[in-house]
Amino acid sequence: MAQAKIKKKAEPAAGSEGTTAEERQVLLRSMLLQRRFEERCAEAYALGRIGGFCHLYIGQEAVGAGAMAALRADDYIITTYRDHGQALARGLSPRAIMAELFGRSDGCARGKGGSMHLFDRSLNFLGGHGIVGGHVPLGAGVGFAIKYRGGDQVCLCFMGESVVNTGAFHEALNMASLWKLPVVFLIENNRYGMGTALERASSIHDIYLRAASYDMPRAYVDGQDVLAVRSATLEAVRRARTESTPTLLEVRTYRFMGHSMSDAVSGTYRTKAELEEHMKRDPIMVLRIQMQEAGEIDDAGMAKLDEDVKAIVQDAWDFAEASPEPPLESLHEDVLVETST
Ligand SMILES: Cc1ncc(C[n+]2csc(CCOP(=O)(O)OP(=O)(O)O)c2C)c(N)n1
Repeated sequence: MAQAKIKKKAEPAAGSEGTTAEERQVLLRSMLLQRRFEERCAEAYALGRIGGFCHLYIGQEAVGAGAMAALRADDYIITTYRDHGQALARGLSPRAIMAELFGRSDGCARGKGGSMHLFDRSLNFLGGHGIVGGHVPLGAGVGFAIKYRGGDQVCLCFMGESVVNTGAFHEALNMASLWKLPVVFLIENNRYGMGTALERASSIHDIYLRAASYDMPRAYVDGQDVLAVRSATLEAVRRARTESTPTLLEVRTYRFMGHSMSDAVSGTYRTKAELEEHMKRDPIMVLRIQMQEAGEIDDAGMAKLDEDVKAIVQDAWDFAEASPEPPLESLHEDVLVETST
């Protein structure tokens, strides 16, 4: 029985199937906004406007854009520290994100969370978590809460592939499967945990097979093809919503930058040639070519879109710079919730 659930092949690359031209425009715009936003973050980091840790999403934009497109407005999202692109794709305001990164009081976590802790309760975007694997049981807990309350929402829980070697991951997957929780565990397999290749750290290289231990439906998908990501996530979300069954979805992607802003872009753990090879499948280019071939966008249209998103990012930067730092007296506010009253 369990064997029948194993999908050894990726979900069929969707091509343009299942999306409208308008939806493809939205996905292209979302990915381009993420890219331009992250480029300016790199600049702001170099200028000292952003401090602390800062992990960029460049190269992985199709994952955030495609997966978010499969959700309803009342679904929940929980994620790791590599959260800027997903937050933008969910609809958090670029101004509030940039202000958060600048440590300003108009930030989405009032300037106290920073890059790794983006949060917006109104959009059910539940962070931004810094401990590798630490948020996965929280994702299962959100699924439990949905089920307990009798809702039909879904929790989408993003994580990197290194998470699969933590105990928290296994405990959470076991419970999610046992209790049939409406959670989609989405692994962004960008092949490296900091400087450690997946093959050096994991006994199983087809990450999605890990779900077999918990008799959980599983699939993998090309993470550079936003339409394929959307389609695979839609199937997993449908299973969670209508059958209250979790899925482990491995999305195969690649990060074009260093692990964080304090690391070199290629480093000693991967070759420049490998990086360049992967950059040939830039997710923005992949969709742009598909749309160009379908006559849905031309060079002028692309240039206009780029101008528009650059203006949004510049506005976010200006807003962040003008926002005040949180006052010293507010240091202990919003740190702990009073639960005893
Ligand atoms: C429990 C724990 N151990 C170590 C770290 C340090 N650390 C931060 S990111 C990272 C690698 C995580 O890689 P992966 O899960 O593949 O995600 P990616 O950074 O590639 O998105 C490590 C080891 C941490 N944050 N938490």
